[in-house]
Amino acid sequence: MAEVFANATQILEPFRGVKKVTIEEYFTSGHRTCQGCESALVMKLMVKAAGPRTIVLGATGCMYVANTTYYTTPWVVPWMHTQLGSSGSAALGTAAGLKALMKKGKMKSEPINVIAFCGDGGGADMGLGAISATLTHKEYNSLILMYDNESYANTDIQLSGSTPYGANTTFSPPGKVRRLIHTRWKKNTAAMLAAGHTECRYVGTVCASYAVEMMNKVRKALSIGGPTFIHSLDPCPKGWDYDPMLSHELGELAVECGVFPLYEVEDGVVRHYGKTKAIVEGRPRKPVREYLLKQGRFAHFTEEDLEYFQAKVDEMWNEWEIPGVIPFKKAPAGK
Ligand SMILES: Cc1ncc(C[n+]2csc(CCOP(=O)(O)OP(=O)(O)O)c2C)c(N)n1
Ligand code: SF4
Repeated sequence: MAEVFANATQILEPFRGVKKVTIEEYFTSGHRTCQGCESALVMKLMVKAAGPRTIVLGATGCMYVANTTYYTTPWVVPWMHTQLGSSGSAALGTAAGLKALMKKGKMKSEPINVIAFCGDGGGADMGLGAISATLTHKEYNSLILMYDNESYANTDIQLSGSTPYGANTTFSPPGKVRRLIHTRWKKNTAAMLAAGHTECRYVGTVCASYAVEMMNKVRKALSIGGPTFIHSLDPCPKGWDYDPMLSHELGELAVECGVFPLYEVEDGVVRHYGKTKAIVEGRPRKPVREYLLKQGRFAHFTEEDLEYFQAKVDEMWNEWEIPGVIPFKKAPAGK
């Protein structure tokens, strides 16, 4: 019987600045995503960070459909499609399968990165149970990356559990009788997964507007050992309704307004990073209106709506146990 590594992973040192980033591409030309699609950039950066000894598994969604038109694909590494809610099962099954093949001596024993991606529909909604199960199997190394374009974009922008309050989607068009159809607040997916899986060694949030930081979080997740989860916020010109040239700016604004905090939970320790860290340390947040009013999906917002949105974001920063991460408050003494 061949000897198998326990939880050994590849050694993936962080890139020390943009000039140190490798030039090889493993997600290249041949895809048909919209102009300015940040999720396509996330795929490119994710697999660039992972390197060639990587298997990528993709749940149904834009990043499957637009990237695998008949006889074309941008994927240079081995890639497999899995069902909309199955990123967790695919990650776990592949990691376990590789380990078994190596144990039986049917494959050379070496650490191979296993990454499964899903959209927010496939991750925050449908596939949440399978992702949760995977995060409890600490003997298998894998990364699940949820690219969050805040809708079921592939099937024409339906509401997901990750769609922000009040947004115009094909399921929530503003009307004369009811101006706001969607009045639920967005799920806190990464924090929920981190808080509920105490043995999962790494959960992080990223934004491709900060490309090197994003790739380094992917490298950390892949090299720490065990199942890991990353949540990326991806501006989507089609669903969010803005000029494609604004994608990066919107990603930055989401962070600078405090709407999408950047943090990582490593072995139970929370660290804010990047511009979010500066906010935690006292830098003022930009008003959310700067972010919202650049997007057509919020064009129907009144001053009252903007104030409500701002108040909810303020609450997350001023009152939550960990700003932007854990929505608990300490009970008052004696109660
Ligand atoms: C079980 C199931 N229900 C519905 C569909 C149809 N469908 C294909 S892609 C998609 C949207 C996926 O949304 P998301 O996971 O957010 O990814 P995105 O399209 O935004 O990239 C849906 C509903 C499906 N493929 N499988
Ligand atoms: S709809 Fe959005 S996520 Fe889908 S390909 Fe277009 S920009 Fe990308």
